[in-house]
Amino acid sequence: MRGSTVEHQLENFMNGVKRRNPGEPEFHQAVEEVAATVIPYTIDRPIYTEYQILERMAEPDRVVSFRVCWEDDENKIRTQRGYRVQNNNAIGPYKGGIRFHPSVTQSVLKFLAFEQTFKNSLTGLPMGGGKGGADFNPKGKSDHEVMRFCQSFITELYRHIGEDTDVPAGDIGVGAREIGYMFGQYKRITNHFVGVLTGKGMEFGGSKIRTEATGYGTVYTMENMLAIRGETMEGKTCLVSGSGNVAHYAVQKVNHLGGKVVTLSDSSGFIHDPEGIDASKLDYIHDLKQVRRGRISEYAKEYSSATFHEGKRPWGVPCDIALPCATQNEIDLDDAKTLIANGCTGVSEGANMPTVKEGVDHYIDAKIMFAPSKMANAGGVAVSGLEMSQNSARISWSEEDLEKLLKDTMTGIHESCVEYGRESDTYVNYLRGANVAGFVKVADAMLAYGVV
Ligand code: NDP
Ligand code: 2IT
Repeated sequence: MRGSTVEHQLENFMNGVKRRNPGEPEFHQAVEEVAATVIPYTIDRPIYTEYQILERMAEPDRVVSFRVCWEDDENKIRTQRGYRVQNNNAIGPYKGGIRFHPSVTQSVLKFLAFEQTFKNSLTGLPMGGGKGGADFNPKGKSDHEVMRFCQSFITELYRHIGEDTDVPAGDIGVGAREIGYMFGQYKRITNHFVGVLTGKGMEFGGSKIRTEATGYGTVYTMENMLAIRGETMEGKTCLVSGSGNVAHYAVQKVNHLGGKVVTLSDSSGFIHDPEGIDASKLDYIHDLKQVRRGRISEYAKEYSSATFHEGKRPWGVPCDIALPCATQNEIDLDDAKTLIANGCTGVSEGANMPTVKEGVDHYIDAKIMFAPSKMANAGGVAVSGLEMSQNSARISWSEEDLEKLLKDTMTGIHESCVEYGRESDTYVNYLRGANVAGFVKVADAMLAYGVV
């Protein structure tokens, strides 16, 4: 009886979401994943349903979309579309990254802003959820082209953001270089030196550990899940996808903890190095991807122990642990089945929503350790929140203090997810734990405000 009521409510709810947001499959996917675990919780707490809390959370406060014109190096005028999705500011200013990638659409940014609302709530810091970006492809562009694009993007976005309103940061295609250009243009337009962006350079208000935080946090999450089973990362073989910011520091932390990473990828394919990607190989990757902005295939030319697999993803390589750190929906149902069939017992999602819904269901049915992205990759935005605090107070904390704060935050998130997700002595459903724990804080703030 209760089960059929839950199913009925979920179906009604999702029909409404799909009707109001046509052609936005990523947004539907993210909302459904949350609703499927939150509705069974709210059904016994009718105040949330009466006040339509989940419906209101799935309707962004606002979506700003704007034209971004810029001139390329041949003096040709180019036009891109920029966005900022301000999903929910019940518990703090909107906070979330900016993505520059040709695949950016309103649907992608709405899913990311929705997810960010729950993730930021889990950190325990006062941050609402937002996300922005543009369908701009930084690959193959000169530094000056990227600069002109960033300046044009901020020339519109600046009026919608502010240190107490909405604080963007990096994401795919937006790193230290782009944040520098955007912060410079914001400061130039407004004549205000404030913490309006995070992930800034250390010379102008950046925080120590922010660069490392997402990748490190993803591995700390895996470590926390393993600890419940009396295990550690020592000796574990790991697959990592992507080769950008998150992937890089996930590999570094696995190495610190005595594990071995045997894959990395980019949008052209993956490399398999059975000998492991050690610190010196990681330095090579940094130079390849961040300085030369090259392709991962070059790794296999540099190291004879490695092979390159064009157009393929790494999930067929046998492993103990998978750390997807590239992009959404990079693990389909067949990949999830292959991972588990080959012995994988843990997945910690560094990327946002890297596993399709059927794949997530498969992890949970198989009862492997599964940390969904809003739990696993929250370390990045948590240290962004600490960067905001340092900027407001005009101080700068030490690396040791920030490392400890990051570790403690990831442990706190793990504990909250266990509280709401424990199913038995031996199994925690972290998906339910993360969704419900993230929901409760935002929902209770919304109840306090009444109908707004
Ligand atoms: P980067 O731009 O530094 O790196 C992205 C990596 O993913 C690159 O290797 C890129 O390959 C690959 N990639 C991007 N799009 C695709 C695609 N469509 N198919 C295959 N590979 C792809 O981004 P980040 O490392 O910052 O972000 C990675 C993931 O982590 C994203 O999901 C992001 O939302 C998430 N995340 C990031 C945080 C952060 O602090 N930066 C915080 C929390 C989550 P290529 O070079 O070929 O484009
Ligand atoms: O998805 C994410 O959490 C991020 N891209 C980081 C956001 C932030 O504000 O640091």
